[in-house]
Amino acid sequence: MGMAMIRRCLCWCLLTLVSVAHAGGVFWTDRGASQLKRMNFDGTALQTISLSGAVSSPGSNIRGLAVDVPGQRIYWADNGADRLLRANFDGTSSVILHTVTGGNSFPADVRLDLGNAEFYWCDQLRNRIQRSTLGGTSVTEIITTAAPTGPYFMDLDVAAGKIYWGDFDGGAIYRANLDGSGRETLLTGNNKTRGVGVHPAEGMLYWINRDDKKVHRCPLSAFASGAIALTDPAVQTLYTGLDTPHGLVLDIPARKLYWADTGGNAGTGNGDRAVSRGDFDGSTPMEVLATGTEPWDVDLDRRCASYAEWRLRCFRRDASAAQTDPAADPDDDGLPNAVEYALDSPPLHASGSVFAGGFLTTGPVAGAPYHAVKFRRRAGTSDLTCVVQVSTNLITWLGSAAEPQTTEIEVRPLADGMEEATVRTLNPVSGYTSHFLRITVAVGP
Ligand SMILES: [Ca+2]
Ligand SMILES: [Ca+2]
Ligand SMILES: [Ca+2]
Repeated sequence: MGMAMIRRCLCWCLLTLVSVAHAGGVFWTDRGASQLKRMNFDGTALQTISLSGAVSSPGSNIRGLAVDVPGQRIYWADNGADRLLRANFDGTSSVILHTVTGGNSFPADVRLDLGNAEFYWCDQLRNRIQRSTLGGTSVTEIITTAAPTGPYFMDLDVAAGKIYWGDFDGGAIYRANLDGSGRETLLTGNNKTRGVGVHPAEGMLYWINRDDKKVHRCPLSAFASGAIALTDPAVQTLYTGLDTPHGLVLDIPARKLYWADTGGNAGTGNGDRAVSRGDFDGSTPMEVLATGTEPWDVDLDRRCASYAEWRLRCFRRDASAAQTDPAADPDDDGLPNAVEYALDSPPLHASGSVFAGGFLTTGPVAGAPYHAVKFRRRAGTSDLTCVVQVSTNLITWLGSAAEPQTTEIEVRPLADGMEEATVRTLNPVSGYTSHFLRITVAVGP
């Protein structure tokens, strides 16, 4: 049997949809109400998180917020008492991580580097970016004299070792290494820079330009030769006519942007005093998801426990049933929505190769080859079943949940409720002239 004859393919089948289980959603700070909020991806089921533990109120002047999905925790900044805090998703076990002493402090945006177990925040008045452990110890200054009027919002690209941030009352966006070295000015000319968000894989920077009332993006390649101006042709404008947009977060697999608008210019723009979302390319109108008193920052728990929840995350609220049906393929990339759900690929954007690949491995019979495949799949759902089937002729396929033909040899957790599974055949593939694997995706009870 030659390697060339080993093939994998992907197919799916659909069972009846009944489940509407929820796992993830949108977290945001309502500064005006001094409340931490949580809601579904489409803005429904809005609730105020009730805190217990070290504090029963998040603070009198709350700002940036970040969520740790594996740890099930929310981190946030309170400019009232000048401190950084965290609590469980359900509000229990709140902890004061760090209190800035000496006054004249303005802790603003926060970010997490979970891989290195580090917590970042920027302090606008003290004009610095700092980090600590996730427990608030070992506080370190990363960037000093961060911006002419202080740093306000930021984002991390941990894989590339970069931090991005903007100037509170100025128009610049900066980048540096995570240790503060290699500082660059990327862009100038915003009215007031607010939320920034980087998409590492596509090399794109998204940001909010407060009193120009816009959301922009620009390829990172445009900054390769030094700072560019907002008027540079590489800068794209995705949304205009907003009110007073502030915090920004990207949902990269769903290709959506979420932002908080404080309503400081209330009545003069769209989405004032609300959390809204739009598309990476600005191709459809913004959706106002929920209103508050003064929404300041937003973050996402991207997990989905059911197809119904994933549909709320990836499609517009007014999307047609024909478009959102599990069998539909609205982006015409050959992957039905059910498979896009299983793989966490975007259902409205043609997906590239979705396989991590197949290979020959070892098994119980010494010296014999076993056919294996490694792939990403959604975990923790109530309605998704992935079964790897085997065939020697592409006609007869064997393998079901009840009568498996393969076994999982490794499952590795990934971000956003996904996992990487490695599966091999139960029996060696010696003696076959050809051998095929396929992954079936079933959505249903
Ligand atoms: Ca303060
Ligand atoms: Ca598709
Ligand atoms: Ca797709």
